[in-house]
Amino acid sequence: MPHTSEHIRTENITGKTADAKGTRTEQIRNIALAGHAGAGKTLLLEALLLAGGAIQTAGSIDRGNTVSDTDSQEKARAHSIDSCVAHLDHGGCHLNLIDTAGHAEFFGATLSALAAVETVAVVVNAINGIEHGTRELMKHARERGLARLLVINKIDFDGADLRALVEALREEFGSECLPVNLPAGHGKRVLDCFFHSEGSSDFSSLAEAHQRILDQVVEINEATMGQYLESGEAALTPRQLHDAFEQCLREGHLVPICFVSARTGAGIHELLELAARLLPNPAEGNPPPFVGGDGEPLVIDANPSSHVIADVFKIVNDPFMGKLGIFRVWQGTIRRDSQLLIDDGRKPFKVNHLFRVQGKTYTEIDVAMPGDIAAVAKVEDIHFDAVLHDSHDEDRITLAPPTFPSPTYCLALETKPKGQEQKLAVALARLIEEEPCFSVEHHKAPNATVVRGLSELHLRVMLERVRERYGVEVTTHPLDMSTA
Ligand SMILES: Nc1nc2c(ncn2[C@@H]2O[C@H](COP(=O)(O)OP(=O)(O)OP(=O)(O)O)[C@@H](O)[C@H]2O)c(=O)[nH]1
Ligand SMILES: [Mg+2]
Repeated sequence: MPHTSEHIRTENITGKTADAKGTRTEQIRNIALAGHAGAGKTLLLEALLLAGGAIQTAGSIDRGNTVSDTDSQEKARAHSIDSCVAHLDHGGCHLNLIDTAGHAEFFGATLSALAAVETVAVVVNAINGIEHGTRELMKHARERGLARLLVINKIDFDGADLRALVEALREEFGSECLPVNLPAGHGKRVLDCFFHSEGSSDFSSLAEAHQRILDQVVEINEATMGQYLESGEAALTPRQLHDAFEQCLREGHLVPICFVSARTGAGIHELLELAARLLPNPAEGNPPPFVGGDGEPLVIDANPSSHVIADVFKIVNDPFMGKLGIFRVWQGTIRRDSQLLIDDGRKPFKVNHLFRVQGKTYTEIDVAMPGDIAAVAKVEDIHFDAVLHDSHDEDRITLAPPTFPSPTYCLALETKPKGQEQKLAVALARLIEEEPCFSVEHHKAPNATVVRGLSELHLRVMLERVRERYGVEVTTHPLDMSTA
């Protein structure tokens, strides 16, 4: 059962609780695109936004004009560094998508995004197969109890052995990994095999693949299984299929595999259909790990008329917008003009402006419903991991953060020219707000500012930002780790 009451469902269905656009909680899908570097997540986001009509032309990694990779270093390195929130509408649903970085040095932002979604789409490179990032993200998503989807990308490549890759995925991640669609016409098309059973694909018949995934799904629920055995597949309603599918994802009984080419657009429509029809909505999925003031797990409820509970999973210091806190609403409704508290802070702040986020574009909205992702600007006390709420009853609740890797790599810094220490301190403080795996400390003997991160590359990127964004040049010295 979803962790919500019938009460919400009914209220939502009456339409009383929709946002200005009419989107109700059960129409929202929150999906993180994650996986190894270079698997094609950023280009996949472009293809999805294009197919959903959210952009008119797809950007490319080479031209550096994607919605997601907007930072100068992301463009120069042709890799994502920060996570990027975007959205589109498809099939009566509102999809919030979060593109994440695949390089392990940037996992701070990547793992933070997992706290905001029900589903993680782990993107796998059809040519390279299973890589370190594939395993890491499958593990983190499972540990957090999230629905997982394996998206095999780059099926347009001639040399891709997709049949072997499916077998390798099943071997590595379990026999619950099953194709929900299949490539056809040498990767030029993708055919759904969950709702359809006729036709042939590049490997396996649709009938065979259909039978396998349907058997896996219906067996999760005795009533559905009974009905299926007695009256056949045609007797199952779309609602029953959705609920059984969702339960399978929640319980780890199914990891659907789907196929796409972010380059040619093959499989993109099928992926959007899958999201709209079968993936969990915010009132479904496993409950997020909130802890109440008494230290006990707190079950939140995606009810629009409950007290507000939202969690800030991303901070952006934007040169034009100022400091932005991007959050996921878990329960209650946030409106422009709402008064919100931050953690156990006494003084509320007023939501003067509420934004929907499309990469670097922020559009004003009036309402953010339970399950939705939105942003507030210019709230100085807001921070990563902050719980926003509107009643002192929720003063001490927290959402367990993802398990971040420890920042163990250190460098000592000096400003060039000397005397810009204050400017450096401000710049570092801003960057630390955005990046949970980056920290700074001051050593007394010898007197030094020391930064810590996940690798040398990670720190180089951060220090380049110090130079580019805040105009402070630094020289660095490796640090004797025994004294660090
Ligand atoms: N042929 C082909 N190339 C693709 C496809 N998807 C992505 N690419 C290319 O693969 C490279 C990596 O794509 P990205 O989208 O940047 O990969 P990413 O997963 O976002 O990588 P990180 O941001 O480093 O994690 C780029 O050169 C893309 O143009 C695809 O479906 N087919
Ligand atoms: Mg990327």
